[in-house]
Amino acid sequence: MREKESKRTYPNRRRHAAACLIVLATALAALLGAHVSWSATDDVYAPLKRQLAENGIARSQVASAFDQCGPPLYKVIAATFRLREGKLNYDQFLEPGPLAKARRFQELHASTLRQAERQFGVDRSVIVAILLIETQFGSYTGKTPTMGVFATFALMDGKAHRDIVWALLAPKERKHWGREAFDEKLLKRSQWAMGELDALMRWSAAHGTNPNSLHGSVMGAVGWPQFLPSSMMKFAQDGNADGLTDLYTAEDAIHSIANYLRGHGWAQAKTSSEQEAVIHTYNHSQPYVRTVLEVASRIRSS
Ligand SMILES: [Ca+2]
Repeated sequence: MREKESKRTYPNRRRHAAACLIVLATALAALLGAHVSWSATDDVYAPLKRQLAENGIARSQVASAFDQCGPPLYKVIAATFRLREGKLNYDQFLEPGPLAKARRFQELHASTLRQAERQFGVDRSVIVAILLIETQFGSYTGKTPTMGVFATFALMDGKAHRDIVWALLAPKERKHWGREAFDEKLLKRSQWAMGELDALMRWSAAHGTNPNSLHGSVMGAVGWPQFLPSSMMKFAQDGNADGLTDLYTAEDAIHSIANYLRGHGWAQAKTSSEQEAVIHTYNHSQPYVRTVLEVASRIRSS
């Protein structure tokens, strides 16, 4: 295929050469941008550090967190423009294998689920369905450095950083988004990430953990329930009362999801459309919501 393309003749060689130059220039600009940002002498994170210190986070904590953060994850940010939530195959969770796994988990953790159900008033099968779909009970929690994700998204209020990500997109992705919509999305995400970075710092300070030790999804979600740091701050629970709130354990994940759903109005949600609205706060996708309720109903009746 490649060889065939190289033999293709171009009716307008000059235009082709000009296009090549533009592509080269863009790639070079991206490389230079990356070089400037990654240089050890240039503190790319300085604006974020300033903002977090202004928010009241201890300067020493901020400094040590960013010292270990590594260079910005531009490629990860570019990859998020390839996500197509609507195309995720949610039907896979309704296959016999995953449903059997969910039933086994429900049996194995029956007492924790019963306790969470009593304490938070949330149906145990809904909690199990969410854990199945989010990470298959901790099997796929993600390997992307959480601190790096939020730090890089937070930088995206700077055009030079957006230019680097833009240059990493494939031509058809650029065409699909358009520069204006791309900029708008990253500006919103920058603001959102700044809030999550703030929550991550506070969470780490409160729990005596290193923010750089957390790994998760490309959107910064962590643990079995795929919580964002802001949700961890509000809803994470020490379900097994061992003194640690660890979202990579079944007991803490179960209680945390139950607390999240209660916090978003599960107790008042009587009709199925009201329940759908609560689950929608967990993941803003209708196919996701429908699948959670379908899995829940199938493992409930078993
Ligand atoms: Ca615990």
